[in-house]
Amino acid sequence: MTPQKQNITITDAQQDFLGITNKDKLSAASKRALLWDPNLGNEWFFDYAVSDLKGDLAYEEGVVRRDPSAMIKHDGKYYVWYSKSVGPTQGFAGDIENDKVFPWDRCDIWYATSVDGITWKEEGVAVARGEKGAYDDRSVFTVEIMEYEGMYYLCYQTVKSPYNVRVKNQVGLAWSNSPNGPWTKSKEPILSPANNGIWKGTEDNRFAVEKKGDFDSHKVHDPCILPYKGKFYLYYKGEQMGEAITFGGRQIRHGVAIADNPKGPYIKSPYNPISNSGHEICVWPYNGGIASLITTDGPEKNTVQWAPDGINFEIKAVVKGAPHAIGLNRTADTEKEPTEILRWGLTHEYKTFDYQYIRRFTTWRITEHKAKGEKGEN
Ligand code: AAL
Repeated sequence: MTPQKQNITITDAQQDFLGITNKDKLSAASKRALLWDPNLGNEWFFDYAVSDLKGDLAYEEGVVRRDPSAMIKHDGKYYVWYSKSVGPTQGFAGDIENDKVFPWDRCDIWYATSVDGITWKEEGVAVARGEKGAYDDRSVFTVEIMEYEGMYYLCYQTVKSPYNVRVKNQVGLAWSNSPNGPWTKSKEPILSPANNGIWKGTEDNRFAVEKKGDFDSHKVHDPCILPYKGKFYLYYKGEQMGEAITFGGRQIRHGVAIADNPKGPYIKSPYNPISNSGHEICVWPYNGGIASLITTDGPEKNTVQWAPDGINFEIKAVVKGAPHAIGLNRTADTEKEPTEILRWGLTHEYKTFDYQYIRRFTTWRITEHKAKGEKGEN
């Protein structure tokens, strides 16, 4: 944000609050501070901690459980969906037809329920990989849930075999009239990568390109559908062919595709990308707009952003760090405070490169400022 205005007016109260030495000698930082929204409080900021879950979602050796969906509540129980696979990751060096190339390769989508959000019972498979030859025959993973007018929609990533380095990733959808299933899968993916990138040569190398193409020319990941303004906004992470390292991290961007109906067709917004930073999608409605937690990659990582129209996001807060791959608590009162939905939820962590497990996070706002032992210390 570069302030354009030369004649910045500054009140005595602003000067005092911002601690500015000389009203006529404003540094670039002071000029930016004067552009801060005067109503911006602490409620967009938070700190966090992570703890273990109990029951079937406690860490289990030899099993990958990762990328939890949001939680919804049904008949007094929380429900969560997630990617599940077994065994170690072999990588791309060997026989990719039979090996497991990533922890999220050879996954099916499983679900679990819990009364308190801490002790979970694994209920079984919700959506399995497709038959050989189907667009989702290799892995279905990184799922999100949307409940809308008595129907349940799971959207998730799909990969078709062989899972090589250049394989394109798509998004599938399944629906049911109960969170317990059975689920009907879409015959075709509901979202695919842009097809305007050109690989260079035939070696299986994702960095060798003639042309990179759009921000999502290689993979569409981390789909999350929100009902918004009478339409359905499918937020997703894009990976680009020939991905670079920029601003100290991976070149990861977010986009949105919009549909009139939950099942689509989803049309990508011409304003994409809508974030030049981030990783797993974490979005929720707030105050007529959409809030987004941006983690992991890019110059705006570790920020909370908000868009009044679901597309034009501005930074509201910078945070020390945040849980990754968040499964939001969709039962929260999102209007109570901007980050109320982040008070507790699910996340995943790496026990090792091979094995990830689902954990619980809590966040809290920093509202007080007290020295140790001082009355009212928190
Ligand atoms: C995650 C997500 C997607 C990727 C992989 C599994 O962090 O961005 O889900 O495909 O990593």
